[in-house]
Amino acid sequence: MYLPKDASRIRIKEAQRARENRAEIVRALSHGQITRRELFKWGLFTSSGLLAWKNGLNVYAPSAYAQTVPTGTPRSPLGAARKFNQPFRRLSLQTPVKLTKDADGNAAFPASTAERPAKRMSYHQDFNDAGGNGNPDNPFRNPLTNTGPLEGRPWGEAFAHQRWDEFFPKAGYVLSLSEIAAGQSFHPDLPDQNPTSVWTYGAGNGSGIGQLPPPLIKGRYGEPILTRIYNNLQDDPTQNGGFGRNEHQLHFHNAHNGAESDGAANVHHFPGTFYDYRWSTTLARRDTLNTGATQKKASGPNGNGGLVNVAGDFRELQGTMWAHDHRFFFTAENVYKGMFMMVNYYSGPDRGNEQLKDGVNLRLPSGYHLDYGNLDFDINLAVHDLALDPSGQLFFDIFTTDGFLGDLLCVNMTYAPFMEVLPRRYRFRILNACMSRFIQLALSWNWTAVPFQFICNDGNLVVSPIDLLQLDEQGIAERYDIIVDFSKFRIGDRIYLVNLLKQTDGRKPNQALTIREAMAGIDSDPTVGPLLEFRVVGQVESFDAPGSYHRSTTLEKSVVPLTLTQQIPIIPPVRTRVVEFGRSGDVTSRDPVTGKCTPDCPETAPALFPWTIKVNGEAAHSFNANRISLLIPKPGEVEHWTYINGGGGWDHPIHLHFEEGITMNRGAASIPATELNVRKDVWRLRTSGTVQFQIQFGEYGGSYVNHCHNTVHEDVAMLMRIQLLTGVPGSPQAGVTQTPNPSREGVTFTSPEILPEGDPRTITSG
Ligand SMILES: [Cu+2]
Repeated sequence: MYLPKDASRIRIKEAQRARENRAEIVRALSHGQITRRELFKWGLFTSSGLLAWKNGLNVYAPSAYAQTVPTGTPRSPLGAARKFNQPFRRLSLQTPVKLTKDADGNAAFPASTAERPAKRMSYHQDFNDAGGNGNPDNPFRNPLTNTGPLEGRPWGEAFAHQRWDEFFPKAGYVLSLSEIAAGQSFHPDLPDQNPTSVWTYGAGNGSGIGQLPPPLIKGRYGEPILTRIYNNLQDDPTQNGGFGRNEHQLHFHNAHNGAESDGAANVHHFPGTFYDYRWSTTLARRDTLNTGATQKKASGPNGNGGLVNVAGDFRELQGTMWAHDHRFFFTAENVYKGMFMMVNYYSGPDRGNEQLKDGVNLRLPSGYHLDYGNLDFDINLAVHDLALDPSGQLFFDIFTTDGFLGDLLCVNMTYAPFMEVLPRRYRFRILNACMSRFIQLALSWNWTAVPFQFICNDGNLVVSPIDLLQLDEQGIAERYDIIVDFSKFRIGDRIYLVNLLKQTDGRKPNQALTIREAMAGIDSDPTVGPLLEFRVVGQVESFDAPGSYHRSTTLEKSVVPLTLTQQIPIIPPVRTRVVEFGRSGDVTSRDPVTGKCTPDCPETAPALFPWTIKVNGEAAHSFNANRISLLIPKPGEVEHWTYINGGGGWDHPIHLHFEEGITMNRGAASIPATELNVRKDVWRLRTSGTVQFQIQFGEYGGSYVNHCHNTVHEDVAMLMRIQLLTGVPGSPQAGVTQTPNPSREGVTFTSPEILPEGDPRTITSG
């Protein structure tokens, strides 16, 4: 649409004013100066509890915004910042410390760290045993607030680390969730972010130490990890730069961990406390397959050229994963704010060493200076869309329920960097870390597509590499690993990673453009186009061995074998389930008497939640942490699940915690080779689409979740609880987990309700 210059300027001004007005309301709400009730009275909330569709308030009102971008606000001010004039930044690689078993069976950190040992049971138990809040001298109290326990993990056996001695942690990490340290930005020519604008992690126990880019952790099978996360944000929840909640649970997506370490069991913790997550590196099916750990492919690197065998099914090995905040009802704001990291798991076959020959190692492009986990030619790319306010600070609109879109597509929270590459093969681990934005990536050279190979979906190796010219759509939280061969290019050539997918609404993408169209860019979605520039050069410094150099003249030894793993067969299931994700819009997560959600949701959340889930055709529900929607009665039973998208006006990337499913079909619709029989943990449903997969649970029990990973949908409140029973008599996970209810004073428990349609023990037929 053509608009005279003045009109366009007026509209942008109007949009800006609307944003300021909304921000003012949010501030007043969060400071308790006004209430939702008053907003209703003034006619500023609609009946569904959304901010009224009024000029002067609604930044999405089309009349006000025809000429702006998907954020619904004026474009992020770029100032002098230009694309491809800042170098690529790797995720901040973390260094582990060695843990040892002390006389009490605890995992002791080195004395130099001054950390207390990690224990099977939470320190919350010690706090209770020492008299709780009633004892003013309780040595286990939160040192910042002097109320409640110092560890956020709930007390009692149900939240003790499962199989502690069997997976005793050997590698330790101490990280602090913290305000960002001074002097950091998304681009050298963009303003430094204020301490309250970005919340991310820094090494050690400290505050004001958050580092960009966010962390990368390298794990390996056979070496369980203990990750201690301090919440060192300010205790005052209004010190949040306008969005984000200073309460945290860290979900490790999608590692095979006990529920107490899954970070999504309604176990958020508060400023001043820590939470010990034990990342067990358990290989799935260890209780039923290869129990003697005799198969060489089921293994992890020993650090010295050899392997440590582990029990379990090598076809379940995982590689590219990530971890992110999962505070229910606030996940979108928090992850957007920088509360995420990536985690690579290394195994015998997927070693991260391209030269070591032992008949097990696939020798995928990576490097060779280190025994395992070389990153020289194996690079994590976390793609994340951001928006900035007029002063250049990170901006988020907390009133949206369809989804929030940024207009700057960043890689590792870096705007449009360039990366120097050698003319050889590279592996890229691409994560969609956006809130609501789907992406679709290709590589462009001279505006034509560069072929590449697809090797992993959601961290799971595909049976054989798949040749592609562009990736499929990639929903939020999906991970695609690809191999790009730059050897056909000459020194000086430039190749671009390009986003082809236009999206102007939080509900779903519009359509993919051609490479030529995308490279030219479009006004209606500034994220379409190149986001990363590869410059082919003759020499690069090693990341794994700084100070040494790789040269283009060195003979490359990496390989991409024709077979990467073996197929797990689809078999007749013990039972089937159907889960429908939709927009019922007439249910609430709030208690009708108290008006409160479980756990508490923001004042700004709608009265009726738009996004809902139905199990086996029964009633629609939005999230309540005290309600179990699906119950898995015992491990080992093969089930076939069908996910249905209840509408055509939107799409949802649906994430199942803890286990991967083998994708069987998309109903009558076509299914790409990158999905057919491929293991995944996030499925885009497609508009009005269905997807069916095979799933089998095992090894751990407790409370997990299944939800939409458009985190805005998730927060209002397309999420449900899953209960896994271990079937081990006497184990705390043999029965249903009591719901923990975290508070600053400590955790209390309630008895959950169970939806009958989700509990096979109560279903008599079918
Ligand atoms: Cu969704």
